[in-house]
Amino acid sequence: MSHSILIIYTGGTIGMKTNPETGALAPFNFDQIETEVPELKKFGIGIDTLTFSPLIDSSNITPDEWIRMATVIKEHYYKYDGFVVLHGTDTMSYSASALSFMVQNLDKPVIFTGSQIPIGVPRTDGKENLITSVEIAAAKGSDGKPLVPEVCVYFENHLFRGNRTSKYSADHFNAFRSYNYPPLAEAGIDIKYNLPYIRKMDAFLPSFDITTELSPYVAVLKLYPGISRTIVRGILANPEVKGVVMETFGSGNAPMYEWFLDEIREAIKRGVIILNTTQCSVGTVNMEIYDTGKALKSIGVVSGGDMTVEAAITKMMYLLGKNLDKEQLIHQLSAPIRGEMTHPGI
Ligand code: ASN
Repeated sequence: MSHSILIIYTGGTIGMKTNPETGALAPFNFDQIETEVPELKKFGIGIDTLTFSPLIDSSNITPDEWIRMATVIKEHYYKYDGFVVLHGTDTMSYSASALSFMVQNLDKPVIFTGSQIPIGVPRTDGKENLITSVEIAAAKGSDGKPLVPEVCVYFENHLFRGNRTSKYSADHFNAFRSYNYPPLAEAGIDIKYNLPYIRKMDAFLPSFDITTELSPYVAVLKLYPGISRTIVRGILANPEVKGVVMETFGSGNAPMYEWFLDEIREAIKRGVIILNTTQCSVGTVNMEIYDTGKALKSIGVVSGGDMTVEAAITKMMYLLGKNLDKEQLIHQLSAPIRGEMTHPGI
């Protein structure tokens, strides 16, 4: 049976070239990518492309583009075996996380990839990233089912669960890390799939669908020694804010000054949801280890476990967009719903 893949080209360095007037990198169209990567034609896989207009540097990505990506996947879902999303690296982890929440009952691969050097430049990392992503998106097991029915990021020989990734290097080809979850596959001479860590599909999966309601009323409060009450209040008391991802220290700790806890208490009383994520890349929030964590838990701060900040922000946008009651919202925030955390948050 022949395979078919849809490449959704949103922009990013992979398809950029130097603008002769400004000397800066700007996007060019997909035909040129295909000319640069003739190997794609050798696969024997039917490849169609859909190009966003305008093409975007991923620093300009907004939830509107996530909605477009999800809608394109929905519109073409039954026509293709898998999807490759060409995307800038800067915010790729946010987009992959957002998409992982927005799609329900996914049983096909959605592989995000891009590059650090444009595809037309001799030392590009984009060719390998693109070619292997297409191969993974088309890969099926002996039962004929897709090997990786997940939203993933493929970059520099590693396939990761998308909502576990962060961009960690502005320079290296090896630009992404999944600190708290093993790679789903590693590409060497062969592509070795790490099957125990890949999501298993339910035998009777309801039909695929997407959610396009995302709340924009999410803020991030990053703690640091010396943060002032006015700064904390500026974020927590903003009447628009419905949810706050609070980046705490170590295993989910925050200062115990009375004014700080008062501000948090006040915000929670007004109905603001505060989700605790750690500033550490590796490890998890556990608000039961230190007094500085227990104090937060006792006033109603929700644990984000070992979620990345990218996953926490996009999960909060997704769940706040669903208008759940408070109990449901807190329950879903602190429990894994798309494999984005290892255990329910403590
Ligand atoms: N600025 C680019 C982007 O994120 C960076 C890249 O793709 N390497 O669109």
